[in-house]
Amino acid sequence: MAQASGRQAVDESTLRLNFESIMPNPNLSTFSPAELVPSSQTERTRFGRDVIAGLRQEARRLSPKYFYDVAGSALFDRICELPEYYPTRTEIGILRDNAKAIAEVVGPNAEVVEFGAGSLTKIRLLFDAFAAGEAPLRYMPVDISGEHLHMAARRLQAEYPALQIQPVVADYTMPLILPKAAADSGKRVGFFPGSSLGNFQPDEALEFLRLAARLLQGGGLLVGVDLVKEPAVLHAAYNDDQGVTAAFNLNLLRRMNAELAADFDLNGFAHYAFYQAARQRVEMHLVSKLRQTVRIGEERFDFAEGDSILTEESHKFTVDSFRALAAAAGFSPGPVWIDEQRLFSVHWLVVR
Ligand code: AVI
Repeated sequence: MAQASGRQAVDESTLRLNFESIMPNPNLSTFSPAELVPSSQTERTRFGRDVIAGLRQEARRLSPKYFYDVAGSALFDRICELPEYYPTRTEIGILRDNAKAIAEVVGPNAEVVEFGAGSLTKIRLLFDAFAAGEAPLRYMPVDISGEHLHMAARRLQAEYPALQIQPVVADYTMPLILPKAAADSGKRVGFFPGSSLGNFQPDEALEFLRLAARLLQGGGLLVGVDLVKEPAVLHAAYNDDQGVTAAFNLNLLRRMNAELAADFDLNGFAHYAFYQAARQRVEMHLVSKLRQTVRIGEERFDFAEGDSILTEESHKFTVDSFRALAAAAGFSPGPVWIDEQRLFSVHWLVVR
């Protein structure tokens, strides 16, 4: 996502937050997430700063990470259920069909770190695949949305009482500090499903994988990656008939109006998504339908008819191109599991 320049400079407040967030939390039910959630004012300031910087660029762009406010997350959940949006159900099928083989490479008593954990649904498929006595010992879901994460962690804890769950409220694209592995634990294993890696720009994807490799020393990473395919299939996935993806894209304007005192006219912009074959990526844009001026606080932005804001890149990979990227980041690519239609892939990468 479009925050590469900030990634190297470790944000002190984030680090402090990460450290507090990983403190052992044996009793999730009496735990108050409010202590760990960054103040919404801080988030808003960062959001505002990024938006202004993105809209000042010659080629205007916004980071896709800002799609996911409460309304945006609900719209994304609806996208995952759409007939045209194949990635979610295909990845779930791959995880289900290959759960035993995946459990084997992960090994017994693992410590699992999930990046951008969200609702913690896919991880259940993994946990259920282990033989008695071999299930992961500790689970550290990392997500920026603290309240949502803690609620999901509580639900998971009720289903898996023996599992030690330590939610980490943090931006997983920044360097993380995790607690030392317990003496009796197996490998430290990362889990990064959903092809979220595809939403990074290529240099950011490499940087994220490098950070992950450092964090997962002696272990590995299980990562879901969307595959290059027929453009018509990709086009349909990002231009659904019900207009849910369009609403998801336009919600970013509504969010800026609500949080940044902006005055975007939602009817003045159109959702536009297309597959750019040469770059193997889907691009989502918001295109101005007319000449207009938008105010964000004190700032003014002029749009000519047809001017666009790039809101998301969703990169697609071949098995080989992804394995080459992983190798460049310090992993030895291991087995890869793919559905019959070759829509989606799940890779096991071993830290070198
Ligand atoms: C979260 N991410 C992997 C989705 C994707 O397909 O790139 C986000 C999305 N954008 C539009 N539809 C779904």
